[in-house]
Amino acid sequence: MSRDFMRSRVQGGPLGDILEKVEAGLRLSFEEGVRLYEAEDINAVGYLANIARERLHGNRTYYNVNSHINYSNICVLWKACKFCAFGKKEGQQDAYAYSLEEIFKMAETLGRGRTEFHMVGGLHPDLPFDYYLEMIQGIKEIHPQLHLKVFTATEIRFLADHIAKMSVEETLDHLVRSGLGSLTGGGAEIFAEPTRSKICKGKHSGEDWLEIHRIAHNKGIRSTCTMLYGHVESNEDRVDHMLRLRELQDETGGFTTFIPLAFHPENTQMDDIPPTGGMLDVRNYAVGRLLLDNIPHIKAYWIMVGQPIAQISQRFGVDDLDGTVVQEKIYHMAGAKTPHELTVNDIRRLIREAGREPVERDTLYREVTRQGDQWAVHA
Ligand code: V47
Repeated sequence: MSRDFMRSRVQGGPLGDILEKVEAGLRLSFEEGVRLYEAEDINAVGYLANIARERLHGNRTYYNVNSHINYSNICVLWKACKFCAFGKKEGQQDAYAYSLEEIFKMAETLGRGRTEFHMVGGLHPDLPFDYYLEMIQGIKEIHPQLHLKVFTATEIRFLADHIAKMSVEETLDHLVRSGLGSLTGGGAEIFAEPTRSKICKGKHSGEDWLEIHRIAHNKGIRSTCTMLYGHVESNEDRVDHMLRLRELQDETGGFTTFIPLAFHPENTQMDDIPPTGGMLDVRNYAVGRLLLDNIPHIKAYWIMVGQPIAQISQRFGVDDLDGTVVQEKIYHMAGAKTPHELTVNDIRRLIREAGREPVERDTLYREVTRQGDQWAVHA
């Protein structure tokens, strides 16, 4: 279908007024966001998102060479977060917490040639604050060039209140001095009540999640942001979530990327809900691209949606595929059948086959050039 044909189809259809706004670079409203979710013509929604995507990034799709380390799955919220198959009670079968020695050994091999470690864990009731400070510091000593994207806002709130017993500001200052590079986007789930309480009653509020990112951004710490979809949330909840992210981004400019996270029900307390389908996955990317006009990147986490959707998503607003990701645990414990790792060649092929140009980036989206394991960034 040619672009001209598609344009005239969208122009003459129920999203014609939104097309005018997107072409003019105007901000979309709550009501328009809900209409994009309700629109029957998914190709029209994709067409609109592609305009915004190509205006920002042309034909480029970014990827990074990273690895995940989940230091522990022991979590005081193991029962409260009904969507999670990863969190375990202390002493329960499969519960684990790596020692610092184990982490350093892992880091030694996994870090070679990579630009980023993405590290999150459960809310462990007993590990002391020094464990986290030494973990970050020790990894930086082994791989000084590596960017450490560590902790969700939920972990920061827990560390501050229960482990370090300091303000969020002081907790972040200590972590940054040890080598923290940025925060991950996890823990956001869905902000709107009563939906949030239905899936994670007892977890900190959406307002608190936003407040922690506000504090981090004001200190110059960048972060990503996420939204968990495909459970019991409504279209209105999704749009509300995105607009609250947009509002904070207007204030701080600290988010690099929005990552919609598809709910995986297996082994969770919500296993009666079917897994998300491709239509909902691509729609979330597209609406995210269209509503979040101030967040530069939209990421498809291929681990979660699989390689076919990761490819097609590049025509629905996505400009970033999460990296080579070694050692993923959160989604595989919830039934993901995707591989644990892709090679750089696999990722570049996924991007090329979608008609896009692959560009390696670091965590802050600076272009990377490399020769084998040696790499450098260009500001
Ligand atoms: O907050 C947990 C989600 C998040 C399940 O920052 C689940 O670049 C689906 O935030 N089905 C943690 N989702 C992972 C995360 C993330 C992932 C990739 C990139 C980035 C980034 C961040 O995973 C949790 C929760 O929303 N989650 N269990 C599940 N069963």
